[in-house]
Amino acid sequence: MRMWWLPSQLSSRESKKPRAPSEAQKKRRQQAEARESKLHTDVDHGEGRIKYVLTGEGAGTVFVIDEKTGNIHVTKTLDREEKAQYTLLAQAVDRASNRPLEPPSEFIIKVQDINDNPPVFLQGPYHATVPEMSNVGTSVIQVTAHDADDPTYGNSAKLVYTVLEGLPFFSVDPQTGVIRTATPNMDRETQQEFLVVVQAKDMGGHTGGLSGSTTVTVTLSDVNDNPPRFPQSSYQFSVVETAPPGSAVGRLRAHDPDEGENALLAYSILEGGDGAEAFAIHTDMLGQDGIITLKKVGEAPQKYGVLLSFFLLGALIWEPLSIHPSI
Ligand SMILES: [Ca+2]
Ligand SMILES: [Ca+2]
Ligand SMILES: [Ca+2]
Ligand SMILES: [Ca+2]
Repeated sequence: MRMWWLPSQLSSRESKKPRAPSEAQKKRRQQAEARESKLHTDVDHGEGRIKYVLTGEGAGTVFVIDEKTGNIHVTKTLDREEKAQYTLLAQAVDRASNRPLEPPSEFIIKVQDINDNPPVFLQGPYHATVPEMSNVGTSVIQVTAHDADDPTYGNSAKLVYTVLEGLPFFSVDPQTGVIRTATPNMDRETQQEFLVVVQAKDMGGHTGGLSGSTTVTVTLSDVNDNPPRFPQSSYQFSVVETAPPGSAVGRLRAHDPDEGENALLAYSILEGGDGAEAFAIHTDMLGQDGIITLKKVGEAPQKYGVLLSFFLLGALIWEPLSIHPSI
């Protein structure tokens, strides 16, 4: 038969960690230290012949018992995130003979959570890439903060995400931390990199909550949204009529502000112009310049009009251009 009187759930409020405690935190710690619980057995009639003995986790170090009264004191600051509960044994023994007066009784001290841990982004800083010109709401990356406090008690670990920097280009889902595009037609050729600062705040984002932040560097990847363009609307080259076939006549360079393959050019002469028979064009090794060469032996002084085109990723994008070779 159990004869201990025990609180149904003895609990100790977790104390603040030593790092830079505020006045309120110090007060809470003192409260925690002052908190005590009492053990009592029915065989104790107050004559002082009972001695209370405490054993188990933290007995004598974290928890001490007043052997006369059965009062249990917390002697140290407790950290729920370090140890959430202690299992102890209490027993009443006869002071004179040290004989137990009943079997030992087990009880558990639970450390109640307080909000003493800010959210931390363990994986940050983040880097992400999203195609330029993406639709609004396109998912970029998910950021996740960790809060060491008790997720099952109160709001100490209930996090809300907000964007501190990076508006209006990006938004963050308050609950999931998924970052999405928030502005249409973001153009890589205008700005390629964005710095987004995301904050996570506990206590459901309310005033007084603790917060942590991380950065996400978002790079816009290239989309082929620019056709190549000739900087001039027409070019003029001349070649002597005695020049042999294969002679270089001129060199052209169109401009494409895109990147990589999207800016790789291939030149060709459009059928139809009268220069198509007399001239050829080939693209240089770097995919930048078009080199016009003579295809057949020159005749009498003559003018030719040449139409050039670009082949770009299989699609024909062209800009008419006339070339007027002269003697
Ligand atoms: Ca917290
Ligand atoms: Ca805590
Ligand atoms: Ca392009
Ligand atoms: Ca582009």
